[in-house]
Amino acid sequence: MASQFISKLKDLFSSKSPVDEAFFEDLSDILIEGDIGGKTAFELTEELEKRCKTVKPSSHAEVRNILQNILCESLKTVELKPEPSALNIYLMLGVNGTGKTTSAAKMADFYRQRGTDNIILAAADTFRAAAIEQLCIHGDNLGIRVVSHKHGGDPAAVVFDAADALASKGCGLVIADTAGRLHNKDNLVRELQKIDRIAASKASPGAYKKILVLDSTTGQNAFRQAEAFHEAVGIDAVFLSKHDSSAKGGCIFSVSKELGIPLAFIGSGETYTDIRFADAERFAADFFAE
Ligand SMILES: Nc1nc2c(ncn2[C@@H]2O[C@H](COP(=O)(O)OP(=O)(O)OP(=O)(O)O)[C@@H](O)[C@H]2O)c(=O)[nH]1
Ligand SMILES: [Mg+2]
Repeated sequence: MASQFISKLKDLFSSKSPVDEAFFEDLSDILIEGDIGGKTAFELTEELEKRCKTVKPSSHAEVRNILQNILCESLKTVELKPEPSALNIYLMLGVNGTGKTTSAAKMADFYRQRGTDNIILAAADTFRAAAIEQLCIHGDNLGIRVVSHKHGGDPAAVVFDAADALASKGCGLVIADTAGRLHNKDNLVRELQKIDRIAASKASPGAYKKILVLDSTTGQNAFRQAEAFHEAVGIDAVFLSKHDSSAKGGCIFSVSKELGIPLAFIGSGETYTDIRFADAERFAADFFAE
């Protein structure tokens, strides 16, 4: 549990124990409990040990600050901005229930508020019953057009039509919702690769982004999801949802460090405005917050 890991971290940094090998070992274990993953936790702790040898911190608080800096530096972030005069396609991906549909709606509103014209939501989750309706409700609430086909239809065709609807306007942004899928289901992965080919062929060069939605509460399994989706289609950025929970999303550090995928958005609630661009400094600070 996140809260347990936070209290262990707090105990370690408020202890009187010397900052020695045992301290770094304990720290590494605690970071693993915080979903950071063994390899990344080890590397971060090693880096901390190295810096402590040079800086010679005089207090545990100083050691903690150095660690916070290291975490901040290790996190790649990206501010995804649609190209103003291009046909942009952002494809939302992820396993079941991570927050793809909600995050797609949030992003549509987010970009519209920031001046992107011609935003279309594409209901490319044709698999789950009620998924189309769910996206249409968001579209109605926000006053944003939704392009959809029938339940059970070809999701790649939905993305194709949504892109065509924009092509007549010359530019804009399609945000495509997709069905939650397990990365080990071959047929669904092939379907995803087809959507990927269509989206890549319809978007302007450099304006197609694949955004993986990871749920903060998933723990280290989120890293395996990222690895599998990255292998299947290549991921450009992560949307970390449910950061309003007690989970800290520690998996993001290994996703960034080991897979090189940057964090784009933080979702922090169920309303449309609960979205922000990721900020490494704030994320690292929040990671320690109780
Ligand atoms: N607290 C919180 N809840 C969220 C957030 N994002 C999504 N949710 C909730 O998580 C649940 C699942 O969200 P969806 O957007 O339907 O997830 P999905 O990935 O589209 O799900 P499937 O289509 O079934 O794969 C819903 O109850 C959302 O309201 C968030 O940032 N914070
Ligand atoms: Mg959905």
